[in-house]
Amino acid sequence: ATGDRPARYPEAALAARAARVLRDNDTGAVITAAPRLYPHMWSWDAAFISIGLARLDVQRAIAELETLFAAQWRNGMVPHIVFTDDDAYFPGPDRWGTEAAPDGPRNVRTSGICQPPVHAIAVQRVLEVARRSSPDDRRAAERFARKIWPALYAWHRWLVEYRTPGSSGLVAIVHGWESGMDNSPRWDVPYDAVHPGAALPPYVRKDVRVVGDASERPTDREYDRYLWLIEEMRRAGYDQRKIVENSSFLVGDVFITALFAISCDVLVELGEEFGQPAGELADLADWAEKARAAVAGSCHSVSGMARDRDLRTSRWLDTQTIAGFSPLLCGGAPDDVQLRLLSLLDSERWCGHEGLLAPVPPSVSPLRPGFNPRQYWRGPQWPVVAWVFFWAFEHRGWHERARKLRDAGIRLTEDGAFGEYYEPFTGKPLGSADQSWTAAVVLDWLC
Ligand code: 9YW
Repeated sequence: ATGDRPARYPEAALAARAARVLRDNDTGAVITAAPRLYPHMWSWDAAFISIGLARLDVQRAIAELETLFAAQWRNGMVPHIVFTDDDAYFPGPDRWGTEAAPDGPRNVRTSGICQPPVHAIAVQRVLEVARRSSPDDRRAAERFARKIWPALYAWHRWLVEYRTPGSSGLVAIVHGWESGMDNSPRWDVPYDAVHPGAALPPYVRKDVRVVGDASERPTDREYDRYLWLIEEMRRAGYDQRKIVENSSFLVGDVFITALFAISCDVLVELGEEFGQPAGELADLADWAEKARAAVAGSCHSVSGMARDRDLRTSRWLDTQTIAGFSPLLCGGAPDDVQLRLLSLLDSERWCGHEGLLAPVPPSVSPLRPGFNPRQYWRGPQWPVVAWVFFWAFEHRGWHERARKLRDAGIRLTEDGAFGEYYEPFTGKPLGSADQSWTAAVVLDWLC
């Protein structure tokens, strides 16, 4: 072990610690994304958290997803943050000002954007775990899956109706936060075209106070842009059509598009089982097919890597990041492209890099100029992203690959810190400690 990694927990002790993290982050109402840095419920975090929770308490896992979906907007959007009363995070509900949004929920305060659609995957995973757990859990999870299905369908429908503009077929985001990979170099070019106006209300960041080393977080320049986009949305009254038409940032996100495709597949599987309307099942199958085609259509002709598309300039974004492997999540690209991507993933440019503590794909290739091993989505490894690939590989029947990724994920996290992200060479946990989704995916791997 390096100096940064004092402990190495055996699996049973690691699972016990992970369970403890989830219990400690439980306010009684929600499990916060992290104890101090993120004292609210985040949309895709809640999905992964419920997957881990199912291993501890199926009813609690269901409650978490119910809480998230109780905040679903009337137009179908699942908001990226559901706020608790804690005011330690910025931007909080006042800055978002979504009360003014005609489609917002009534009894709860939320942000005004979304995050990746992984919720159907969570519902299915919770159901699988519940079926092996007890007859009561099975009944509760089946009741829940049946009840939440229409809300999941409405969420997917929203992404198609409002967020699939133009002809690329990619699901579009209007803020880097929607991607879940906030400051990834994927968004550098589109953010360069965001010019914060003089009317940007002043603000004070709180994240840099919690994470002692500010260089592990996005920069102030980036934050100005994040907040300017919120300002634009407020001014548009959170009218989705206006936002998609006018916001200074509109990007087809290939990673979200791949997740959307597989979540549609899962929703079809659940819908068939629970007798949901045939027309809606047909919609989902159609959306999945189109999303897959969009992901395949984005692949670079030489590298095979999938690309985001700046929908304001109609240009492909060639920055190579973990999102380039999106076709491995959802399939649909020609076999030779997938094989190229698999060998790239195994190569020294990614998981095969000899300096890595564990062969978990970093957010950016360590051989790419601009790779920063400590800064957020610009280099570190994120266990939750490894879990997404693990799940997809299992789903595709690539069991050996899935097992290797799981082992690598455990190797990375067996220090028991449950870091938000990790320095790939030393394995030092960075950002927040006791991050809920890290604990949750480790629990899923271990149980
Ligand atoms: C922020 C909660 C969230 C994740 C995002 C991640 C980060 C929040 O934390 O964003 O303020 O920076 O980028 O994917 O959902 O864990």
